[in-house]
Amino acid sequence: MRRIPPTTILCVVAVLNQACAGPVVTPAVDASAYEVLPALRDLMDAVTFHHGFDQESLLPDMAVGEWEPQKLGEPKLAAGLVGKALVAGTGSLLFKDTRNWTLTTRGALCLWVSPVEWNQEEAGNTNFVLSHSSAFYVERQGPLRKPDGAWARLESLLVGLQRGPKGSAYAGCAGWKPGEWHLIAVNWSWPQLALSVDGGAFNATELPGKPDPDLFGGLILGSNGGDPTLLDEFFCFNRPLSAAEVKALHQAMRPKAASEGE
Ligand SMILES: [Ca+2]
Repeated sequence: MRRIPPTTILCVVAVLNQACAGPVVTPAVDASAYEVLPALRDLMDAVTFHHGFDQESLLPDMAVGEWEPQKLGEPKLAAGLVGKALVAGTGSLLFKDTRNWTLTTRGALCLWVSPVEWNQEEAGNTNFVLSHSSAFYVERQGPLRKPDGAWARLESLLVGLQRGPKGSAYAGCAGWKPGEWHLIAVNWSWPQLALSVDGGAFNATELPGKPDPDLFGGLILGSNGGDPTLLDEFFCFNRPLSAAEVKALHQAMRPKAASEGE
């Protein structure tokens, strides 16, 4: 097992954040906040993978399995929720080692998402998270109109399986604006799959059966195509998250208005 102690991660993130400080990168949340975020600290024993996208090397902050990524396309970084973020649409990162997430059994993932340029009349899909086989996906489905102007495809967040026992859970995202940060959390305990947005209740769906463990493969973050979208603070957990945990995560990590204080 190759696992970086959480305390090391906190120090590395803090140091990197200081090193990255400057006119280009303006973190919305100071990375040192992790040291005092009980909502995150209490979950660290369940984390199997964490990528904060703050290093030019594109290495993850923590990985139970092998952590060397394979680049697909030319994945770019930009100012994110904390330090830097991966720009989905420019390229993706493949982590082939299946031990980095417990997708074959039960677990959870979460990530923060911010639109860059979302065409809200006609757009394709932007994958945020994908299994190497493409069977499992977390994506923004772009909208599409019919010739008569009616919607043929509604803009929404989708998580699901497009192979094996197919099915999906979804949430609306048509009102999301550039610069906003939203928390997406996904639980799986097959055949159940559930999606939570911004710390809200999980929208659960039951698939027609349990997927074959060989269906998934490794982990892909980002995409080489689709409307550009910032992804930051991606975590995988070895168990589903409770509604209270995801609510606490959102509350602790969301950007605060200056008037709110800490
Ligand atoms: Ca980051």
